[in-house]
Amino acid sequence: MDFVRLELDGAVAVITIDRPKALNALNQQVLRELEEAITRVAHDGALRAVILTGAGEKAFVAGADIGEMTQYTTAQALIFAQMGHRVLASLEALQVPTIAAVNGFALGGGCELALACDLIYASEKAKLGVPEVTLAVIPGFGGTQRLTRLVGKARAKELIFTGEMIDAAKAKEIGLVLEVLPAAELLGHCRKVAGTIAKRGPVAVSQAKRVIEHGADLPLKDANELERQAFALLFGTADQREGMKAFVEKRAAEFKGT
Ligand code: DAK
Repeated sequence: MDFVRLELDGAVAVITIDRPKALNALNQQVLRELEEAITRVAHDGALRAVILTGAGEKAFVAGADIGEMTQYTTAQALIFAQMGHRVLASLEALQVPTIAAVNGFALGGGCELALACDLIYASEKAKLGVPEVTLAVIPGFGGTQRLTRLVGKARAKELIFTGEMIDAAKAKEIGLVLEVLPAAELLGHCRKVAGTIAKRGPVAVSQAKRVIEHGADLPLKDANELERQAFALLFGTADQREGMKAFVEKRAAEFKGT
């Protein structure tokens, strides 16, 4: 892969979009390579969390590649949008938690990429936004929907209609990012959170993710039923036995993901 790096650090994978000369903008090749990295991660049963970040000092991802999009016909735009949706959906569908380490500009498709992750942390110098209307298009990788679900209709409309960027502090204030860290500490913080998650019961964590995600689109009654089913199911795992036994025996649990 030329523009995407996949590094394994114990139970944690770090995926880096590595095209700093174009501020890590997403062209078709980057999207294809990102899809390849996500597929590899999805098939690695030993992984417990994934961190996604951008190479260089300036950007997480400054959006879809504008140069490449300039000449798109409607049909090509549809293919590109389908590709983007497919990649982000595969990221969202990973069983393990995903963490966006937003180290700089996260604009347009870059902001949408972060929104497809479970947790978003940002560096103090990060700038986030969905400036598509400045190019006379709209967010095309799920941004109108995921941003709205995360920050609410009014804030999403404000960001999408104006196309203005916001700084990390404002992004935290509106609930778009969880925490703001000094640039030098961002990746370390994300690794620490990933490491904490990696110590927990893996099947429980992935079931919690599944119930939260699927439940969000269901009526409360059905979502609570989903929770009850998953809760009961976990009592059929070896890890549940180990977790509760370890508590009673006052020792650290050793989970195997079974
Ligand atoms: N695409 C391509 N190249 C980009 C880029 C981008 N999004 N962003 C930056 N670059 C390139 C610049 O062209 C420049 O390249 P060279 O001129 O050096 O060759 C290099 O990165 C450095 O950028 P700047 O020189 O501009 O750096 P500055 O610090 O001055 O400014 C900036 C940084 C982030 C404020 C500025 O680069 C900027 O405004 N970039 C564009 C940000 C943006 O508008 N992003 C949203 C893109 S639109 C759809 C599917 C998806 C989408 C839409 C439709 N369907 C098909 C339905 C998604 C759309 C988007 O994401």
